[in-house]
Amino acid sequence: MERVSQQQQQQCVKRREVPTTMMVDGDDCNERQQPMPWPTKRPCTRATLQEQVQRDDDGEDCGSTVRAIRGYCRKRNMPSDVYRPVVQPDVDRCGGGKFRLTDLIDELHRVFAEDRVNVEYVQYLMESYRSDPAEWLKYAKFNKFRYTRNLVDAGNGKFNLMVLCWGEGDGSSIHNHPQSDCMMKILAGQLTEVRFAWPERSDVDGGDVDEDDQRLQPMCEIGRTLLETESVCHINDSMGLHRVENTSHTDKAVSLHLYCPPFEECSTFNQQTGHKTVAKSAFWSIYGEKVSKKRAEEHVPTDDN
Ligand code: CSS
Ligand code: FE2
Repeated sequence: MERVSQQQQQQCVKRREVPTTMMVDGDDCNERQQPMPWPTKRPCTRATLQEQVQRDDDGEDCGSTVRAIRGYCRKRNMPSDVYRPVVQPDVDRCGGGKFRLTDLIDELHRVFAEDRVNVEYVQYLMESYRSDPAEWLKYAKFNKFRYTRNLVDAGNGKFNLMVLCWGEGDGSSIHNHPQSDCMMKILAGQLTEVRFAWPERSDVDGGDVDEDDQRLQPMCEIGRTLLETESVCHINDSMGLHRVENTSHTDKAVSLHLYCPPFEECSTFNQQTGHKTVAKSAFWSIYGEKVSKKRAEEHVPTDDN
């Protein structure tokens, strides 16, 4: 493995800043780092949170999600009543109080209707969903040559929610998420996320050379995480680049990805040189229906260059 210089290490640390908000329109870099003004308080049409919680306290297994959200908000000094209870009062929550994939999608639509979205809350929602294959199997379409991207919900143009299916040994290129936040939850199996710092330009060529002609250096690995089923990870361009891989030779893996805002192409990077190439990202299936062969062939994000 390449030695990492002190300067590179400092650079690696510097790039790991975590913004706390994602911009729904996604193109204002300065705004990304600012604290979030909370969405204005909105009346709850079905029940006040207090009534809701009272009702929860009456039941044995009911309402744990509502209580958890309330606790989550209180701990962070956030107003707890801006968030509608995730579990609707009129569903049969005593049958398990389950937070289904459809509940997650509904809540994401509500949250992304605001101008600004709290990343931690979105991560919390992704963590709150317990993977139930019966709910996502219709989207889990595999290809024997590479991982597939299967659109679940287009989020009114604000976000994309998709199921990615990874065969044994499948992996992505090292890539970025242009102007976008990526939240990834493991639904089945395990995935390894390898994180990299943005490539450094070599000094040897001076400043007056085309980017393509510059000598670049091997990319600096800044983290490696084995993501177990149900775990969630978050990345955006200010946090670095990553490669995601299913290192298992015996098990497939399935993950749920949220991208805000959606993107159709990204850059992929050569690990040895840091050289980048633009790659289009296409869907293998949309809403459970496989897309035409012609469109699917445009899907080129996987092969490491
Ligand atoms: N960003 C990759 C998957 S790893 S997050 C993609 O969209 O294909
Ligand atoms: Fe990614």
